Amino acid sequence: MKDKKGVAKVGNYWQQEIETASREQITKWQNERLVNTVKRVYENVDLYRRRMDEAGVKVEDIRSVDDIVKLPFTCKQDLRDTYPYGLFAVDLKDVVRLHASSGTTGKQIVVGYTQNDLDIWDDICARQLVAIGATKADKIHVSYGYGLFTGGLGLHGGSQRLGAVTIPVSSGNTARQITIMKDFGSTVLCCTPSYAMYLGESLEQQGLTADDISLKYGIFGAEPWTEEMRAHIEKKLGIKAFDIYGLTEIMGPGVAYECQEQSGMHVNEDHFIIEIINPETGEPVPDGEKGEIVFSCISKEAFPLLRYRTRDIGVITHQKCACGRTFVRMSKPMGRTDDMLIIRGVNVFPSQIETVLLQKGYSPNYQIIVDRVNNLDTLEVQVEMDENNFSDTVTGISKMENALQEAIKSLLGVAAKVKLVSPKSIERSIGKAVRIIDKRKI
Ligand code: DLL
Repeated sequence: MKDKKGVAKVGNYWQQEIETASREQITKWQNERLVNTVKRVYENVDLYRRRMDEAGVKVEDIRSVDDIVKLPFTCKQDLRDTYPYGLFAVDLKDVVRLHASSGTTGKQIVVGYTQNDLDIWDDICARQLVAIGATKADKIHVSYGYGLFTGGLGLHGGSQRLGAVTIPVSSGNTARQITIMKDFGSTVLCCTPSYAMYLGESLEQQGLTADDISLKYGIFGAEPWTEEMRAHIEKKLGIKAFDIYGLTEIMGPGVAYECQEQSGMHVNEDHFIIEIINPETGEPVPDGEKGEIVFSCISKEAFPLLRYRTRDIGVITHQKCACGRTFVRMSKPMGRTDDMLIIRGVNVFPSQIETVLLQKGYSPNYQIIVDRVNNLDTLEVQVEMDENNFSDTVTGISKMENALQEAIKSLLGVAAKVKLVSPKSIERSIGKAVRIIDKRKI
């Protein structure tokens, strides 16, 4: 069996004085940074100025974290309405990077970073790497997608900040991933949990075992995964697997990170304030009670969202963690308050698929079937033909299916199988239409 002596215990901090700061100190940072951010967004972002004026909240009314509840919420729709740069709080000349993620319909949502924002992002990703036991001596294999998605460049930045050997493989081409892993001696794998499962299976198919590679740890996130998946990945790849949470709107990966206690993810509270609210009433709920996760960015310059409703459901605890970190811990997301699906790490809204169908002249009678086959998510869209879009020949139907497949791929960035079905064959609903059948067990 592979030598696992490198697995570190309590006490692995990247920025110990911050990660183990007292509650008083954390609150002091949060008070100062929140007050500054509110002032900045009021001065620089129309939407905040308008919303605060409408709510009768003045900049001076926000003096501490306790006052955060006075601020209006923000949501994904606000990013759409101000597309692409309307929520930026700095001049574009100070922005050095853009990232993007799926919006609810056609357009992506766009976020920006100053150099200082990127430096902070690198640090919080380095905190995660060090927390799991990685050191400068590690070879960090990043198989999250590089590009507008935050996963690849986020972990990449953390790995470089740590000073480890960074291997920017990006996603796809599984055979090549395994060759690189073997030949380069990768010790830490960063990718989605479903891709880690797939890599495990592929390793086996190539007649290899965990002993043929040098992996010790994995950092997996960007989509929901269970403890059963964790156990499965750990066995197949011979590693210890850790969870990482984040979202494009707030920063990308590293908003919260798992330590070796593996009992929730520590939220980087020196940069983000987490609240849990009742999604119906918007009222805060206490520690230990399930609700919608809301984040405020308090140190970001370019894109500081305040009270952003993530639509993720979770719980938090302020109880002391045995690792010594004092940051509040959040649970794994336990679902969403909207209908967003995550397919192979890509966020997909049914409304985006509907947009494509309508653009192509189809009626919105469709159903989305999601499944997991050989550890990879599959997406099938069944669409009814109608009098405007009809064929009774196999060639005719498959031509129409291919055209829709291409349109979906180009808008969503994820491959879907389209199946045209006979008119009126999808069951009509007397209430909400049943658009999604998710057969995955997660
Ligand atoms: O997924 C950022 C990321 C990249 C996180 C790499 C971790 C690793 P988005 O594409 O904007 O950003 O998707 C954000 O993904 O609101 C959650 O619903 C879901 N999500 C992210 N991390 C986890 C996780 C990135 N660890 C959305 N467990 C979020 C469950 C997660 N769901």
